[in-house]
Amino acid sequence: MAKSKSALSWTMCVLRSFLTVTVLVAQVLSVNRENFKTCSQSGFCKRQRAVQPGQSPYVALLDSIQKTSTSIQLQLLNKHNNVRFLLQVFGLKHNTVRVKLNELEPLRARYEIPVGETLKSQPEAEQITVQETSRDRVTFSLGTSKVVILSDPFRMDFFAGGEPVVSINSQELLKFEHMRQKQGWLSRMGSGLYSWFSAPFRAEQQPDPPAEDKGEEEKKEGEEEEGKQVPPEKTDEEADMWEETFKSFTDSKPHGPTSVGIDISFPGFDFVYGIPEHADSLALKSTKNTEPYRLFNLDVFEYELYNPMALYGSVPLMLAHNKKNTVGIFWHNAAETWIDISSTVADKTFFSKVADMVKGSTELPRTDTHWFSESGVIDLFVLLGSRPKDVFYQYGVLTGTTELPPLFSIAYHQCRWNYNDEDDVKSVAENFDKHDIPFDVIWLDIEHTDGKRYFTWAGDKFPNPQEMVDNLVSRGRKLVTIVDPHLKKDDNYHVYSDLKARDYYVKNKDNGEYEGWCWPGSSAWPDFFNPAVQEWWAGKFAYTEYPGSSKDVFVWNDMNEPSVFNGPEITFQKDVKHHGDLENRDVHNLYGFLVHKATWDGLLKRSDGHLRPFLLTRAFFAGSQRYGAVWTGDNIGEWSHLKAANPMIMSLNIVGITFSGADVGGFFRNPDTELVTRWYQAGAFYPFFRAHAHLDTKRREPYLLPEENMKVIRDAVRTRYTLLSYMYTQFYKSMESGSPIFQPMWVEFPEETAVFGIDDQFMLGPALLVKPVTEQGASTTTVYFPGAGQLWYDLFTYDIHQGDQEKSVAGTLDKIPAYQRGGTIVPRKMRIRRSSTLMYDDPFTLVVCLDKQGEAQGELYADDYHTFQFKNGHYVYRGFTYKGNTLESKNLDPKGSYPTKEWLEKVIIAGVTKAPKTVVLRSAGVTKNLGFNLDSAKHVLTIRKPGVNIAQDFTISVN
Ligand code: NBV
Repeated sequence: MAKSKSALSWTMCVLRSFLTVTVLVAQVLSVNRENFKTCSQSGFCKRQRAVQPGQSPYVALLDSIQKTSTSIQLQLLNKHNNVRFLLQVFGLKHNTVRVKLNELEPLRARYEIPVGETLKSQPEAEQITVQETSRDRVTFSLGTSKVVILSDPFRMDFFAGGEPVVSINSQELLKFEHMRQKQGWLSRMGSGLYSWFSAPFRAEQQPDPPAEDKGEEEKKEGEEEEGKQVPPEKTDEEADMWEETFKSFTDSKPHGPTSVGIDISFPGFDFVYGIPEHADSLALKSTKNTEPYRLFNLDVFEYELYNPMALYGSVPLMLAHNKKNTVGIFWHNAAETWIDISSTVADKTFFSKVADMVKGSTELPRTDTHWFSESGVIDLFVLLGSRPKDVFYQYGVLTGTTELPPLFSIAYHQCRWNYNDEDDVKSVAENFDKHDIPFDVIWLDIEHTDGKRYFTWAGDKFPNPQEMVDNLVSRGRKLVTIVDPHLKKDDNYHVYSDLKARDYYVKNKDNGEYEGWCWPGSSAWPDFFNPAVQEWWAGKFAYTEYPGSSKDVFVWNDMNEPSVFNGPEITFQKDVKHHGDLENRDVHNLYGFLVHKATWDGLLKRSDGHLRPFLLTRAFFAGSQRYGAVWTGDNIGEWSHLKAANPMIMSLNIVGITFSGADVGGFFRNPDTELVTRWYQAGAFYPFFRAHAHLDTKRREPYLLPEENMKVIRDAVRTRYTLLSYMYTQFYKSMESGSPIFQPMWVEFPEETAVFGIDDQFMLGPALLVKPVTEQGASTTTVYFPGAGQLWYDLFTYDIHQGDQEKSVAGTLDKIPAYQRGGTIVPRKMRIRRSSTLMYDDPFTLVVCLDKQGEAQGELYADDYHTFQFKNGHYVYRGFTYKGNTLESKNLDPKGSYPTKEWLEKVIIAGVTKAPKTVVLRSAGVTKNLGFNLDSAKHVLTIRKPGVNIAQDFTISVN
């Protein structure tokens, strides 16, 4: 009674604060919250969130342990209902541990995401060493990490380099809803009967529970013999376990309650990050007085900022970071998931069970998290770091990294819903040229099709797509067309009739064709969970199948959450069926991933694997990075959304989705010219740089803006083009390492606590710090320059700022606060062209910004910029160092060679105080004196025309 009262007042409190916030924001924001569930409107979320700490019925049966050289497995028992579970713990390569928990004998197989989807391949096993097996614990080590499994209640503690870093079920929130028969009339007699029937069967051939539990166990069995019932789980009586309604929708829940939840604590950590997609800060916030963070792919119209509501994509990866350690938790589950977060202190009580293993202080900050998913199994990967870049690598090994994109795709993209016809496309391109603004890609939204029938063209507006594309290509440009997964139910539409004839559509709960509403009206959806459907879809991108397409036409997958206008929460019913007897409930967050994957396969296939695909997706899941770019969906043309784009893109980047960006200008509404201008200045540093606008907005292509704004935008876009080689190099490095490109400050400065909460500035790769101006009317802004003794050079003027200070800097409309870190060398191309393709052979300028020791280093990766030949060694990877007054270029990778025509046109060295007497180039046995010029006011030395091929070794001595 007391509990339900407090639960009620808690619910009231949440409801009250929720209502207050809703009322406050309702006037300015227009997301319709009514359309989306709160936790209390979701049966499993409510049940899981209600679990109280410190009352765990789960005990690890250590007698059941089975060991191999790389794994341990044992049974867990829920003492309340005698249901048994199988716990499997695997040592994996790269300081990673996998923990799986499933029912020992589920009534129906629970869904596990197959290898090849999120997991790139079967994770490689690593040796573990069992150090101790006693009555209450098992301890093992994996390299320098240690893991303890405690028996009663079940708990796991992870130590990295001797420090406690992760603790599982230390709050005792584990709740695994076992599958059960719907009881019908039996339920009236209490669910204990079920346990009575099933207990002997379940207990068959299973080891005894540990001695200390035996009494209780025996007593229960005794009670049953006397016809008494095992006390049922309280939750067994809840009404929404077998059917649930939301608004006018009923979820039939044929398999009853299946949710899984557990707590994961991070002792020693104040900061946790990740679990996109949310329109929120980079550092995750306590959810004590809010909804939990939700991961459920949804199309949220005019999404609201700074709240934990679900958005288009989900990556269940969380990172915890402090000065000494960074660790990650990857929750490998594709069902709807919610995560609660709170911060507290890890003290003696918290560590009492593992006190012998905790050295030093036992008063540590602690972040507690609580994860729960509607179905599937508990399958989590503990990435034990210990540095940020180790965790990115560990996660990259599991789910893959972003494939190197073709160069054009990291240049500037011009999009709008819609470019109306071929003349419109032509005129946009001509106007960009007239105003000398580079651009690489123009995009066609849904109106380019024949009545929203994807893979077709609106014949009246686009009668000659091939000619239109040829025209673009003549200036090195490309086209992207949109291909959504909803297919118009029209028997005369070949894609749909083929889908229907092959029985490839998603089914409703009664096994008929699932029908929903989307852009084309009544629609069906391909069932991408069927591998044959993936192949079928991929085949639709063959040049012969998709008229008007060619190697220069690329693809945009939108609405793939999927968005269903008349569905609950604007998506599929949870009980719709997928191939393999799956319910959407089990796999929802994977649908968009599979659309993206199959489209990627199609683009790959159409060129026989020769040309690199480019495609953009709105919905995503862990692993989506392997198939290209993601954007943050339908943002709003308001200053607040410009600001929110920074943490959103950073959050995507730290979970592997490095190729990401936000609609420049904002999708909805009409931003004023100042905002558009500022957005271009920020967007010029997004890994994916595309302007986009809603159908109802005023045209806002840069050349339509007042001259002053147009020029500022042009400069911003040109700056991006000068940095393309640097960015391309970062993409290459990220493909190899899994590291982010658009990086939170703490990734580059992991020991500097002052930057852990910063998300309004970022590092683009290791060398550039950018602080986009996101305030209206600003003429200054504040930048935090990290690093004691670190120098920062203004990217445009080479003015120097000292590290380890917060400073007000100029931020007038024509100014982008962007800085090159002292000690770095950035390769740039300074010749302005119409598109990046026309820059392939252009010469480089190396910009050397010296640190306090007068040293610097940098890298350059180059190849043919569009094929997969780099996989056969056709690339160059150069390293540059400046030390002892000499710039040296060396080959960093002897496996690569490519006959590039790119050469070195100029070297700029910033931080030079004394004019040299001579500057001498030595390369391939040739010695040459070079012309130079020192700007003594700015301390910038410019060296002219080394003229050496960039793939060649050389030195330049400055004496
Ligand atoms: O296809 C139309 C739009 C598209 O422009 C936008 O980028 C997507 O996020 N699409 C959503 C559907 C309509 C949104 C109101």
